[in-house]
Amino acid sequence: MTLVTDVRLRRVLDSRGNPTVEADVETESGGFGRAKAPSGASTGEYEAVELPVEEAIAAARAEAVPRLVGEVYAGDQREVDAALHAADGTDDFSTIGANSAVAVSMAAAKAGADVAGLPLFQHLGGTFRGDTFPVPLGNVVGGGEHAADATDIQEFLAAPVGAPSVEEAVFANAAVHSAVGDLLAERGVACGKGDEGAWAPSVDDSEAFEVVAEAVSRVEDDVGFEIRLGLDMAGAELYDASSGVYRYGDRDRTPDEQVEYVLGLVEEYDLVYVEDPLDEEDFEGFARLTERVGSGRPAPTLVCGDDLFVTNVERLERGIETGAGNSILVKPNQIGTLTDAVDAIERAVGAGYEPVVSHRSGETEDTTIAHLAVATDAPYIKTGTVGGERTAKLNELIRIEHNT
Ligand code: 2PG
Ligand code: MG
Repeated sequence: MTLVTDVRLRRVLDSRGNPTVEADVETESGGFGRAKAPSGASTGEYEAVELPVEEAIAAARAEAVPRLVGEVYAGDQREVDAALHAADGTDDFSTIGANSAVAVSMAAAKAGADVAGLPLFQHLGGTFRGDTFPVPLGNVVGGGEHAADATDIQEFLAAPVGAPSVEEAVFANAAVHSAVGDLLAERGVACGKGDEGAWAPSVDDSEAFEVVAEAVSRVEDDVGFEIRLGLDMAGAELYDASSGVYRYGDRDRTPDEQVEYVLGLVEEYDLVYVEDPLDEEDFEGFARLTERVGSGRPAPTLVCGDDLFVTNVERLERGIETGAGNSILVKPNQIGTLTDAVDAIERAVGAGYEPVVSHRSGETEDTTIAHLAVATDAPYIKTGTVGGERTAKLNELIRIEHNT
């Protein structure tokens, strides 16, 4: 292990054209790592704090860099991340910004891997991990906070669960995306794409289901393996706390009606995955839903908490106690460091929850999450379908698969 000798931070572009934080970490023996922070649009209330980029960079330079340079070893991720926490001094990274913290944390991990001469997934996961590959969840139609005037449900996801390899799975998702585009054109629905590259048609959710189901079945016939459907409902964005109802374009649903609605969708479309079906405060509703669709090993349907858990072990503990969900979405920038993200994954796996490593709607060409998913043997990764910042991760998964 070698000492960190330099940490540099700068402002770079993300996929939405917004500024984000990039960090470089250098070590005594010439190790180098570079990483960039992603950024959410449908962010959970309890996420670590993303500061305005200039502010986050200035604060990290003042508070964190002196605690890292000449003080910590790049290969010791826990030490690096503990130094970031100590520099910040809060429990939500509101001093240096979770955007600065996560960029430095991931850059240090890459520098550590560079020094060890290992691919990042192996540096993070060790010798006994990294022999199973995640199924990529591909966002093919989307709306909500990711596109104006599109579906109420935020993400319609293709899940090529029967694919014999990551490579086949990645291309199957791209084929579903393309088939959806064709089907929308056949219906005369002109549309653009949302923040994650999914089609953003101005149709209601039931028409989107029809189109996606048809596209999936066409591609299934073609590739000859099973492709299931999943959703990110982003329930917290649909929920109107002041009136206590979920607001859809055509109607409102009470929390009880929302549970029944989701149950109906799971049944009708044989959903393998439902993320954030309910509001981020509703542990009890999550528990009821999980009991009805997600019990058993392996769980027939993953009920995944994103805004519910925000990659936070304390919130996950609450979920484990109450039986809320059977899966956790893992986004390193929601919690600020790789150590915290891996701790959440380990606690989840220990409690029988499936971890799903995820991108954000605002992304960069950074590929850390591809390595994190492989390193932790996560069964799924959610990282889009098309678009350079999404294909950066997907192509990295293919490379990792080819080289192992
Ligand atoms: C989500 C993510 C990623 P955002 O809700 O799961 O798809 O979106 O980054 O906007 O929170
Ligand atoms: Mg989500």
